[in-house]
Amino acid sequence: MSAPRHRPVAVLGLGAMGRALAGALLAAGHPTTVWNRSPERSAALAGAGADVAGSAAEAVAAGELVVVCLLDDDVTRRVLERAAPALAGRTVVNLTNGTPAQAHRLAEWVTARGARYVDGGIMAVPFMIGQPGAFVLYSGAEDAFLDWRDTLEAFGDVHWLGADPGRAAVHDLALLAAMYGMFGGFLHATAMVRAAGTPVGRFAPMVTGWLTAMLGELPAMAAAVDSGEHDADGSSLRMQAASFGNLLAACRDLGVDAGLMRPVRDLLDEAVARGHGEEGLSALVGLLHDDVG
Ligand code: FVH
Repeated sequence: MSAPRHRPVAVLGLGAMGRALAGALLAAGHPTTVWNRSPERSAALAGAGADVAGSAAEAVAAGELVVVCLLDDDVTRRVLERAAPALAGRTVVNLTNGTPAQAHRLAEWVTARGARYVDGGIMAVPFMIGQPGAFVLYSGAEDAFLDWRDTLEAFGDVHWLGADPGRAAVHDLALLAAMYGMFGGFLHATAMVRAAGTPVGRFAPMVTGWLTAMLGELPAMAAAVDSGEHDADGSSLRMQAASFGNLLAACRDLGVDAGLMRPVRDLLDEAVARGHGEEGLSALVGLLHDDVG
């Protein structure tokens, strides 16, 4: 039996992420053509066997699959417009961060040029690409996704979210919101202990242990949101609203800006005022999404 043919691919954009993606495609054995606005960024990839295109159109013409990883939607649109005549018959997988509305517009534009469009959200930082723990969300043209699924697995685990091209972006941005919430909390906590004179290195194991324990609560909280049964499980919103004032007062005494924390206090107070004091934290989702009376 002959080995499966490695189909030619192209990568547009060789920033930190684009270089990692191109490297993974080369490592998987694909003939890979790369293009970047600043050509010097392609040097290491050329050394690893990539063909370097002189224009985005030349790269698109060389690849049956075109992976796009540029700064933002505006740049992506301008680069693809310059390559438009070469797009017909290709599959475009756009891994640039963007909104659902941007994904819908680009899907329509790409499809109108005779190509298939899959949108993606990379849940990894560059050094994780191709390593355990990396995963990528995809949505859009399902036939194209299935056609290229094996190739896309070179980046990390794949999660298919359906035919709506905006679905990957919603989930990508939601996961980033969770990440920034965690890092925002960590940064605030770090400022507090530093202001109190504790070396942050000594605090790190404490915060890691505490957040790890709290992460274990998430599946139950998610189930509570789905069922609408917001059991306080010993930690009512009323109790949490009462103690949150201490957190803000301590920040004031320490000279720490509580700007990241005040919105949480406001949400707790609003929940209690609206009669949810005996429920648990999961009830706050209803206030954010405005479906709680
Ligand atoms: N790096 C990360 O941790 C995250 C992980 C999750 C996904 N994001 C998104 O991936 C997109 C690219 O991110 P990146 O890390 O590669 O970003 P940069 O290293 O800043 O590279 C940006 C590339 O975009 C090119 N570019 C910028 N402006 C233009 C332009 N006007 N015309 C053409 N190309 C442009 C830039 O080219 P150059 O500056 O090297 O010439 C890079 O190729 C992004 O959506 C993340 O949110 C990364």
